[in-house]
Amino acid sequence: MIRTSLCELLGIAYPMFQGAMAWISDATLAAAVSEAGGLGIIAAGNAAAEFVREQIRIARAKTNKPFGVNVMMMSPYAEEIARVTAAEKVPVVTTGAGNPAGYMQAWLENGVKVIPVVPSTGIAKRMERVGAAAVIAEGGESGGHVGDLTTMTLVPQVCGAVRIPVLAAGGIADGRGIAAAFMLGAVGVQVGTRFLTAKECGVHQNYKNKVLKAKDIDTMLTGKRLGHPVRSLKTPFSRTLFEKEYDSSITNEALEKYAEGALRLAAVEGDEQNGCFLAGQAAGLVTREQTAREILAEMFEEAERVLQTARDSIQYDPIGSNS
Ligand code: TUI
Repeated sequence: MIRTSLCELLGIAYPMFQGAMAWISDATLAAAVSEAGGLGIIAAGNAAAEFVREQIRIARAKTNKPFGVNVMMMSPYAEEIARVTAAEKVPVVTTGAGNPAGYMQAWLENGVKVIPVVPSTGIAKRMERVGAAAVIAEGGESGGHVGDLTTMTLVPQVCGAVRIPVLAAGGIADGRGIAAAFMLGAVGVQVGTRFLTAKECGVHQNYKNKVLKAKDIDTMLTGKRLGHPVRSLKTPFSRTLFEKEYDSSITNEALEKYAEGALRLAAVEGDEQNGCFLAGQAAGLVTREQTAREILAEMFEEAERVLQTARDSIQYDPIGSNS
């Protein structure tokens, strides 16, 4: 069984986080992943602090294993949620879409391990300096708000830039992705898109069906004009938003207004016309609904096979350095 320093650091069986998904990864999914041996993560997204506190308590009722809460820094409630997660002493906080430095002291004083998502080496180093326990290097293959670099280029550069453990995220949805992440220097992975079709994931069935149907080229980026590019499935909504971004007669405020509420419409209502279905490029690798336990076991079994095959083929490669 694959174990790494991340398992010891957090007390988990598999070195995998379930990526936070706003409106989607609640206490039920997070507890299922944690019970199965990964680290489940409750997404705070744009939710109010009291909702997040309730989710933390539900997760605690469902599992004694460690879990995490993701604080989305662009949320108007980020500060309150930071206070709640510190007061509740959640085992792990991950952060995304901004700089969490202002809240680090409160978390660290309460024994919370803080593991920020970083899109660059500069931000990774800054997070190490302010006390992050590890960082998640997330490439632009992932769903939702993305940085510029790919997982393939970002992960080794972040591994070279910091001494704390590095997890890889973006484009990882099977055992081959896990094996590749280890080759790049990561000691763990964060997986979002594959958990969209987990049996314990409460997202609308239309959302699951769209992910199951998606092929390699079925995601796109919107929001570049607003300074926060977002990857989602190609739908009438995302194509229209993309066109509006190129229309200079439309103001930024009008664009924001158009996009407002679209995540909820997709996740909760399954609205295929007006919803924004966030998903990563690895959606093309997601072909069936499984329990969280099945997903973790299958991905790590495959990773072990892939790592073994790679080792064997290198050993017998006549031009390889081992021959
Ligand atoms: O945060 C994500 N993915 C997200 S957040 C989200 S909710 C949302 N909805 C609509 C528009 C925007 C967001 C959906 N998906 N991934 C982690 C991530 N963090 N990607 C990039 C970053 C990031 C960017 C800048 C992290 C730090 C950062 O720092 C900037 C600074 O000022 O230091």
